[in-house]
Amino acid sequence: MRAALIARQFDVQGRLVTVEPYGSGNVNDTYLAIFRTTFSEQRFIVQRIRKAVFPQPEVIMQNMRVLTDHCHAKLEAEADRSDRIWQLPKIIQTKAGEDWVTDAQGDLWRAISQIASANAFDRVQNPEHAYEVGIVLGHFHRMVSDLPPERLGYALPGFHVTPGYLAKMDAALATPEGQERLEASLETKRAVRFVEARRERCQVLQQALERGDLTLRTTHGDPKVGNIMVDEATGRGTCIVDLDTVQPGLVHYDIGDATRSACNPAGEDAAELASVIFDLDLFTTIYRGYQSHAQDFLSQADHRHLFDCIHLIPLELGIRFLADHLAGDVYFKVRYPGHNLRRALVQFKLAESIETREAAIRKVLGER
Ligand code: GN1
Ligand code: MG
Repeated sequence: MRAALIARQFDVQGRLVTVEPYGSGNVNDTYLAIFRTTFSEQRFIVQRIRKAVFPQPEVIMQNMRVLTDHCHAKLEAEADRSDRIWQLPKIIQTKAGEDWVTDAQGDLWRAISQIASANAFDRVQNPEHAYEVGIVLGHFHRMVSDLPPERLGYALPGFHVTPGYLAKMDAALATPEGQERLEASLETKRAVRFVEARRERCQVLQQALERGDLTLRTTHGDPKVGNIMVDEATGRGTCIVDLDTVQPGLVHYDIGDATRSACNPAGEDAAELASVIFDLDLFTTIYRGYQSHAQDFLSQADHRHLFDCIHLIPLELGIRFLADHLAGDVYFKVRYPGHNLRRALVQFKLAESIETREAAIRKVLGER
């Protein structure tokens, strides 16, 4: 197996026991490798980066190097004053001292440390869990608030630039195959109409950035609940993983992504659309957790756009899933035909729920 051959190239002691598929990522191929010596064992993550999604995978690794050097130094310096043991994955180098391996097909593989004795959940478990998600994201944003975004490259150009995803949807609809998929079900037509009615609103963050109201910073890009590790023993958040999308962006992308994920107890793959809601209690706690770390660096203009991002990011993710469904499932991995359409409907339901609760959400945000 290719993953086993690759795993042996990293600088790890012992002999390979297994390499098994791992996790529930929608993009890359992830494996857990186990190596054993006579007296110990090491587990680590091996991943192949999908070229169809990341045109320049080396940029991910260059960013990860800059980010982890910055954060590990900071975490160690602050460790004695901290209320918990914060962790962040580390790049495991190859035996030749490189940060990644390129295989014969030209694919980039990398190895990173596994955060032990901690779990991540695909769905929010309870308000305490949502609170921890807020804490971990706030802590991450504070930790990178002095890492100039210019030091990072764009691993994923156009990531979270919502108008770009609308253009992708339009392009898919302009093809005969896209039209065929549109005509195939009433649900698809309804989904496209849902987006059409909100086309203008899709510009909101991009326009604020272009006006200079909002500024680029170092962002995580994908802080969904499944990427937040919670300590097995204490239940407290201790680590954010999946650093592939760390790049210059708006903190709003992260806030909207964390809230769309942690305030929807039914999850991204909800079995019943009717069960998808934006839960205000969960939102209140996640926001409290976030603020406890992030109060210092959010400007007034940032605050003014918080509701916008809470609404926009689920809408945007729905558009991304829908555009991929119309294009024939080329970006996100799917587990069954129509999976991307289904995922889109869940996010649209969530965006609708946010629209209904706008006044209450703004109240939690401290707006009048
Ligand atoms: C993808 O592969 P994964 O699960 O880390 C996607 C995110 C979406 C997420 C939805 C590079 O993340 O943007 O929010 O699916 N990552 C990329 O689950 O597009
Ligand atoms: Mg990701």
